[in-house]
Amino acid sequence: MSLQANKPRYQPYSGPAAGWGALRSVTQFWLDSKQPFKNLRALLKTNQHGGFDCPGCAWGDSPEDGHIKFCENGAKAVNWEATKRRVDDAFFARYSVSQLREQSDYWLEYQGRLTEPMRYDRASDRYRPISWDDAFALIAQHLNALESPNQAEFYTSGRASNEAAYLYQLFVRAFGSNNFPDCSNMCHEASGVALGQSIGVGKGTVTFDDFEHSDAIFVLGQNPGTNHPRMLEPLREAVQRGAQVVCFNPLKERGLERFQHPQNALEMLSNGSEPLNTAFFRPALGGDMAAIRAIAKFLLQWHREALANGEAPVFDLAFIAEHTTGMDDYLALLDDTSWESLVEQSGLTLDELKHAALLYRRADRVIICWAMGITQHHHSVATIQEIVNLQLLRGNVGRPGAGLCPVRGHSNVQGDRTMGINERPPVTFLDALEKRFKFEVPRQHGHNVVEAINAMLDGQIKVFIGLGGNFAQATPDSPRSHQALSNCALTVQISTKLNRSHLTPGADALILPCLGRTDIDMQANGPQAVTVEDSFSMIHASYGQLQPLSKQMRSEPAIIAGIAKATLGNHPVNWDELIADYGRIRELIADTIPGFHDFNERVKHPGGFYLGNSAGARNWKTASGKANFKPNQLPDDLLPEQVRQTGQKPDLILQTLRSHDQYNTTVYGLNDRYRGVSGQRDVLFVNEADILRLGFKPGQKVDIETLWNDGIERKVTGFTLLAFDIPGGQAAAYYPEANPLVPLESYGTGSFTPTSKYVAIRLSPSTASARIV
Ligand SMILES: Nc1nc2c(c(=O)[nH]1)N[C@H]1C(S)=C(S)[C@@H](COP(=O)(O)OP(=O)(O)OC[C@H]3O[C@@H](n4cnc5c(=O)[nH]c(N)nc54)[C@H](O)[C@@H]3O)O[C@H]1N2
Ligand SMILES: Nc1nc2c(c(=O)[nH]1)N[C@H]1C(S)=C(S)[C@@H](COP(=O)(O)OP(=O)(O)OC[C@H]3O[C@@H](n4cnc5c(=O)[nH]c(N)nc54)[C@H](O)[C@@H]3O)O[C@H]1N2
Ligand SMILES: [Mo]
Repeated sequence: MSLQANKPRYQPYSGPAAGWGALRSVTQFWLDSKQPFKNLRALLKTNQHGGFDCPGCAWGDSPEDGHIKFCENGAKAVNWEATKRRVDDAFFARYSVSQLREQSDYWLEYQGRLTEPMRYDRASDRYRPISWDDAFALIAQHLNALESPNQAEFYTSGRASNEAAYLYQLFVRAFGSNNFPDCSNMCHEASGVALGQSIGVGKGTVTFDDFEHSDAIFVLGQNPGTNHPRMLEPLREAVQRGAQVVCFNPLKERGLERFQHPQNALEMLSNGSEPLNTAFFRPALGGDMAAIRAIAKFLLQWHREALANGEAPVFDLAFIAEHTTGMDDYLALLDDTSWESLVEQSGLTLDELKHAALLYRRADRVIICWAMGITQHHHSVATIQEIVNLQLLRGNVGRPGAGLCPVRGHSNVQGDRTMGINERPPVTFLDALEKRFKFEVPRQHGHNVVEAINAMLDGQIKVFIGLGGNFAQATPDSPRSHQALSNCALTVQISTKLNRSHLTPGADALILPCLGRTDIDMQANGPQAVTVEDSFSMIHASYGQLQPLSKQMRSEPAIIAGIAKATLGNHPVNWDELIADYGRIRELIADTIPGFHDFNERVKHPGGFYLGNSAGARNWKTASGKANFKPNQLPDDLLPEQVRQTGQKPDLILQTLRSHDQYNTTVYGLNDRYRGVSGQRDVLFVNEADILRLGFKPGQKVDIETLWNDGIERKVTGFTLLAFDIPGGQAAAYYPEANPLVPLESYGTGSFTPTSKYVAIRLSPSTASARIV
């Protein structure tokens, strides 16, 4: 696939989705990388012992099984990183920053790997080469001139290895701040917060093996066919052995829709007893909490009936008595919640809700998985706690084949949190750092992403450092987050590829080119491995395989050590010694983070080692010492107060999502095969009846505006209306193109996660000329 876009087309796709189906699509990406054979060799090493961890998603593989595991989108991620194209000083001499700003995100990333450190020169509006030493000295000069360490923000994206993340947090805390906004704040933050309060640990309780033993797997608000293709395999195996896969998604995502008629549901239907013809439910956006509550309410009804009839209880009473607290309040809340409100808010009929409840009840062991369709709402924390409440009623936490499974995004986002990338770090962790390194650790909580942007907009922040990612495009309210970055005295981006965050420089700005997961990382004591943690808390090693494109690129740990040494000298550690051999960083991790004893030894084991999960072992690290039922009220109205106050009725509720050809803000191509879209991304998926109701025609171009009561205009223009199979009243558009529509103030209660899956919008005929791709 070359950069030229094919003609915009829209034609529903009828082929299958597979973890590794579309060889043809991948082959195009390979050939286009300019080094297809080398990349094929790299790919064969993905997720193998002695190979590198796939930089795609955080799905784990069975540690026992030696099969080659990679998928179409993992292949694209590898290939994208392992390109031969270079963005070097000649490139930056050709284009001014203003010129680059005119290009699309797709074009920017496509230009290749960043190969040398660059500094922004405001007079010529160009990036110019700088030596590593001068770059480090410049950062140190800015940092050491601050009145307070909290005038700097230290962003992290979830690809950073454990070693890089650990060094980064050590440096920043020795410098004196907990300002760690990270991609997790926009992603699974609600899962961490909700699970921490309910079961005492902010991570999923299942391991890979559990999928082989479950009777039903519920998949809520997730599109694994595109975003976690390796997950399709255990789902398919589950169906083959007669287990249920039950999906909640407003969109019939390819890869999930095959579970529309799983064997058992059909059998049940032929028994004639219940209306069990589908296991695919299409809720209202934000309707999942009501749907889960309805399942619990049915269980309660059946439980009471069973007790009255002298039959076996529906609830797991022994588990509830021994392991939980707060059930009575929760059951009272179920009694107080009317069926009408559950039907209205879930967007599902009572029959559908009953059907879902029957599927849930019939399964002895249930896993519930979820992703962004659950976490990016106003009431995400409450929704996830409702999922936990349901699972607790039937003892579906902490036993084989059952549990809670937030499916993480970035390949090491979970590990980064374990390493202390956390603006609200646990006190025990800070105590351990203080004891080991003997400096006074900052205790005051730092900024998350939303707070960081606000502080930058207010002019409180002078320095922004980004360890990976694309802060400018991943964040909501794009014009404001661009302004926030530009307000800084210095912005530093540690990156593999060019993106828009490099084009919104502070008064001074640096681009520091780093090695990626696929690159060989050679240090004084030889090639280095790094480690990562997957969604199932498995820790494994990752060894780069490809010769770096340029000698000027440095590893993330080496760059962090360089900044740290220039800023703090050899305090609180000898940074150079750590970089010579990352095993020494792992020793520090072993000294300060529970579960990492004998780290260097245990990580040699093929497949790595299991970090453990207290809740998975039914050990509840909550204040009550038990798993907590959390009785949260349903939202009064899904539409937030700030929208209602505008006095206007939204035309539609918008969710922003990923196409099949992108990795977050990294756009690989302009196609979204499974949704039938090619050659375009500025599209709005809307139900045909809604298009007509609003007075438009399919194919027409529209401008989209957000309803929010703060007077700020949030608008994108020239989006093509695609008549799509989507529930009435809903719309979908791609992230990051739709990010200007998400208000910075629209975030989840308790999680601060921007509500990327719930934006009230109005449409008008487009006034704009077509945008460049
Ligand atoms: N190839 C590829 N892989 C990736 C990524 C990528 O961009 N590309 N990104 C990685 C990252 S960081 C993450 S976090 C994950 C993201 O993985 P996903 O969460 O699968 O990503 P999204 O595209 O945001 O999809 C959200 C899904 O939720 C549904 N949904 C939206 N709102 C609701 C709702 O209110 N209720 C329900 N039940 N469903 C809803 C949407 O229709 C969509 O199917 O993937 C990771 N893996
Ligand atoms: N509207 C809307 N907004 C969203 C979302 C949504 O669904 N809708 N999803 C949110 C989610 S779930 C997430 S996780 C965030 C993602 O936010 P980020 O993690 O900030 O964004 P990415 O697009 O993953 O970052 C891509 C950039 O990372 C750099 N990079 C790639 N690999 C490496 C590496 O190995 N090391 C370093 N140092 N840099 C590297 C490259 O320069 C590349 O341009 O976006 C969030 N924003
Ligand atoms: Mo994510």
